[in-house]
Amino acid sequence: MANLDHLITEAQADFAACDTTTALEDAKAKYLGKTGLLTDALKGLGKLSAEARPAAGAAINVVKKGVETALNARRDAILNAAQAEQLASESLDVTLPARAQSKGGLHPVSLTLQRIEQLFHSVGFDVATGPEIETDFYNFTALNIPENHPARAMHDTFYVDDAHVLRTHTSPVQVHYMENALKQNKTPPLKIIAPGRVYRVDSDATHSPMFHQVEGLWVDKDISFANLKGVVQDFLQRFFESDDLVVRFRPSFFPFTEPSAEMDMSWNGGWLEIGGCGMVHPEVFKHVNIDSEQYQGFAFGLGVERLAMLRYGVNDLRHFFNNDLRFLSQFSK
Ligand code: 2U9
Repeated sequence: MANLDHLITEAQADFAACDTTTALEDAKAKYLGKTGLLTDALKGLGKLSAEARPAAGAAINVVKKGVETALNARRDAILNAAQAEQLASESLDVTLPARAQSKGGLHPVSLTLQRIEQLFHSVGFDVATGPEIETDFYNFTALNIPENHPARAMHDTFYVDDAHVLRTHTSPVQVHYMENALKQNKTPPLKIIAPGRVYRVDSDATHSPMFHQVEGLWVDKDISFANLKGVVQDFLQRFFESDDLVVRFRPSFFPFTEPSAEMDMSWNGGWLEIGGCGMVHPEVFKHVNIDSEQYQGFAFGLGVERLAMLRYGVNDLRHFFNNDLRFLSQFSK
């Protein structure tokens, strides 16, 4: 049988001339394909004598291995070259600075609520919360708001259905609180603030359909208007960091308090209305089974956005709800 050793060098030369794996596979066929030179040689073994066959077969296999080695080496070389070229064309500049991550912060109304809660907590008030969808009973009836009162009308209150409203004040929270206290045999003193979102059909530069209130309630045996004035004035002095801030009352009317008053605070040489207050109406105590002969209490309400506007010098309520980062980012530290 003819010596086939030269095929290795020939194959190496053929393979070296190939630049792509497709071309390489075509070149391979000449040696290792179905009718390739080495395949034919192997087929020819059958014609040899049984003695000559093993040595001839071994010789062909050595050549076949050599060709396969040359093929694999060239394939690796082609693939490596292609990868190197791709890497070079897709190179990333990892030194390019990333987009800066801006730090989030609390909304000015949240910051104000936190400050209010902290100040009242420091003088012994617990913070109570409740649902924003209320029944007619908790939002109106229990608070002595009569059937025909304008606050109950659709043009002032958002109705969820016939029996449920979006709460128009946080007062229902105090009603729930007093009811639950009694159920747990907890007797006054009851001393809480109720901060949270409330809803009214109202929208202009000074009114938003959703806003925040904080209401206070202190029930005990001998709580008076004098305690109310002390608590509110102390709170406002600390909130606005002004020791000479004073509070005055003007007689007013609310269904849930009697007597009732509007509260003003001194501000830049004049007076500024800041909320309402009064002694809890005996009818309200009756609804939660507190004996108004034995106990009395004061309640007050403050608008949180108003407190925030005054503290931060914001001139339009709507800034709080527009979600403009140029405004909001001024409040994050
Ligand atoms: C119970 C009994 C009485 C809470 C009160 C006011 C007066 C008041 C306003 C302030 C500014 C609402 O946000 S505002 O527009 N609030 O004038 N609120 S007395 O009286 C209560 C609360 C709960 C059980």
